[in-house]
Amino acid sequence: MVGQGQIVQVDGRRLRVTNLDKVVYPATGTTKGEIIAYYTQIAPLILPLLDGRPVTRKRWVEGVGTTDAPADAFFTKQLEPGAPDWILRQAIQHSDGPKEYPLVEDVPTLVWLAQVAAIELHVPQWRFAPDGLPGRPDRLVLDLDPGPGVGLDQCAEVARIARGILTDMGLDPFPVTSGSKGIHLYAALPGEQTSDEISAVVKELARLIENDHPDLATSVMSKAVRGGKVFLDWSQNNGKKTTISPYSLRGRAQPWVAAPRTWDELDEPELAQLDLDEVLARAAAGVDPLAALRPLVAAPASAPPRHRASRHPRSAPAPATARTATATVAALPRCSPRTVRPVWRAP
Ligand SMILES: [Mn+2]
Repeated sequence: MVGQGQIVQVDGRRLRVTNLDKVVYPATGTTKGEIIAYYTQIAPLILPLLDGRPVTRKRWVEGVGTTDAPADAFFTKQLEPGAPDWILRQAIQHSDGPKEYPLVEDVPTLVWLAQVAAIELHVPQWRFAPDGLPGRPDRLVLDLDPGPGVGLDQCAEVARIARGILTDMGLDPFPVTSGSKGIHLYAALPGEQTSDEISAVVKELARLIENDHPDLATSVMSKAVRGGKVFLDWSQNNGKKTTISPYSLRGRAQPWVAAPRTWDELDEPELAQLDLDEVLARAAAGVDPLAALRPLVAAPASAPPRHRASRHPRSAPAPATARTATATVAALPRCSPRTVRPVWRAP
């Protein structure tokens, strides 16, 4: 039985799925079959957010384990050797040579990823440009990580502060409860600045919040100073870094999801992470707080053509060489956070 599985037809693709009854989340009894069902049903909401981006997977081949005994997991960049040949792919040049990443643009690819226990899907904030090279970021992310003793309510408080500043910069941020411990904020960008420039902008934003609210937040990565504070991780805007995609499942003890939320929800005292059933129920009810982000994300002015992803990757020059190390806040979208006053938005 094990390893045999069954052949399923998904949107015209034939896939072998195995061990559908295998419990992946012992705490809830959530099975591999339920994970495949989740990704199939959430596809209309997650696919536009993955479109055109290299997807790094975090895989738990023996299940996620428990809070006390989490199972081993590993990140993979290079597309697995046994992947079906119809999975779109694109190479990125790394210091140790090119790596071919999967592009996730259809339901069969999502199902295949779930089949190989790729529970978490991580992406950069840029999409491939028409020339096959990493493009300029079309969104920014600010990761609000709670330090020891900090709850989701304090993350939400800091998120509201960041919202005020970003709004004054002409941006429209959206919160995502990360499915782990914290909150991610996203805002669509016009795609004019480099990843380094956007990183510098978000770093300034983090420092501004830290200066004005030293009791609530820190922009310092050192774990020693995070106690009682929210760590404002601006660094995930680096072109070489990735963040969990909104609507991806997480490999925590509970089957939580990186779940887009409304700002009203962030004000609720009982704010908590959402699991896959809750997220599917919201999707079925038409709740999609990232809907306003999606048109910008799915169809930027410089949208690459469909099927630009070659199955025969060409080698690409190192993306790092295309970026300058001289990013300044002068390159801010619309205006500098140094010039704006934080706006406190009462719940
Ligand atoms: Mn984080």
